[in-house]
Amino acid sequence: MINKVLIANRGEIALRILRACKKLNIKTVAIHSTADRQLAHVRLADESVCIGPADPKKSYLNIPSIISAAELTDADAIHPGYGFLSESSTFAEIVETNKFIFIGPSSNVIRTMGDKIKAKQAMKDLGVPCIPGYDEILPEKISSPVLKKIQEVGYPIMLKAIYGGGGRGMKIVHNEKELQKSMDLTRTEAENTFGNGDLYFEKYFDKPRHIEIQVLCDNFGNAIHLAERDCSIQRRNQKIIEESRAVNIHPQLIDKIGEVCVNACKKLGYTGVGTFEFLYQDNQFNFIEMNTRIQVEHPVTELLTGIDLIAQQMLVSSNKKLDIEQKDIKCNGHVIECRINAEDPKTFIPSPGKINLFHAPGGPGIRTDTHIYSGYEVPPNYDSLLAKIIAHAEDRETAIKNMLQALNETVIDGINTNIRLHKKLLISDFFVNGKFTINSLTEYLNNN
Ligand code: MV4
Repeated sequence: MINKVLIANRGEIALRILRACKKLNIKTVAIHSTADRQLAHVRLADESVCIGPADPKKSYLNIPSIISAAELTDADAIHPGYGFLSESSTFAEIVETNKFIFIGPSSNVIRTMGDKIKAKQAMKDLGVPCIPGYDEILPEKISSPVLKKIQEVGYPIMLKAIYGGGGRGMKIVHNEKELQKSMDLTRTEAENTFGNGDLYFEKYFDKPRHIEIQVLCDNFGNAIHLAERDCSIQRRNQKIIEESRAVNIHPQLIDKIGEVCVNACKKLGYTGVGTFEFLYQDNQFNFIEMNTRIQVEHPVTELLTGIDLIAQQMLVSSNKKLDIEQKDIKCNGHVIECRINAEDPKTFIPSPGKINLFHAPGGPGIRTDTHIYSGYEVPPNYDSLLAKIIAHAEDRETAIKNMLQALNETVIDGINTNIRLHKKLLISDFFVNGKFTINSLTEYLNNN
């Protein structure tokens, strides 16, 4: 069993990882920036190491500092959380080379999934349904194979950067007149953002939902799926509400696509937790990308299934066999998660500052994952996620009702948050009736 874990993250997820370690009697090392000395997980960890200044490039993204801290404290594993270095194949490889356990899949699998053409090619080969398109690097100038593929799939198409993902490096093209200019623009943008301008394209889906499948795999070829999450309620690729089960998708259809994902994992030699992201439109799932990390919204699945995903990560990384089989997975009731961000309600600009008073909601089926407390000062250097409130109830209607109560109980004084927006969304027609796509939140904000 892993003896000591270095938590290479901050905020709510660092605290969540620490709790899972405590549960499994694993020793903990917190690494933190100078801005994060006051975080709860730093206080609660067995050891802590300050690895640099507030600027994440000099601390949470500073690979040599993190490896040094792991050596100094004699940790045997590193948990990357989400964001920061969690999907850096370079980091995972360095962790492996230095004989630490990277809590996640192998650096090779991470590298494959980071290259969106390679990921798509792998998925296609493994029978995962993918969006029709031009699945190799586009030439700089429009060529006849490019035009032929566009004829096949039809306009509009979406140009995508091979190292894009999370919504960056994409552009919709409506006709041939725009094509060359859009290719040039997207290529330049991708070069500037990812250091690589290579592009591919796909048929553009205009009204999809974002449905993702959670998987869990051990080092012995055992893999299971833990149903889906609907993450359609988002703005500029920032999810704000996630739920499971997904409204109006037959569970048997989920089981079918879940099985496809599990088989793909087995053939890929995937290990640890992972998420297959799909666009769902016209009763069809099409793969868009795979996340090789634990995700922000993992508590939705934890409450739905009763499985502690972070503990499972530690167990499979400790080379334990999965002790759960697919038939053991039971989905109970309905779960909704609201992400509470420190942001201006009109402009969505992050709103750091001092929290004078914090009061967390409670009651049956309410979970709050947060690192904040009364008197905590939100630093301006990191993302604006303050807390996740998760409501678990027997059905969707009750989960919505209980979430509204939880939001009414929540007090965060001193900074702006999106709590009021959540309250409005939870009573909106489109949300209540489950009639939404990835565009619905943006449309709602334009009209209200
Ligand atoms: C798409 C798409 C429509 N058609 N691909 C955005 C994030 C990245 N993972 C892929 N994304 C999209 N790919 C085709 N062929 C629309 C999106 C998209 C999106 C997807 C999921 C969740 C939110 C989104 C917001 C805008 C665009």
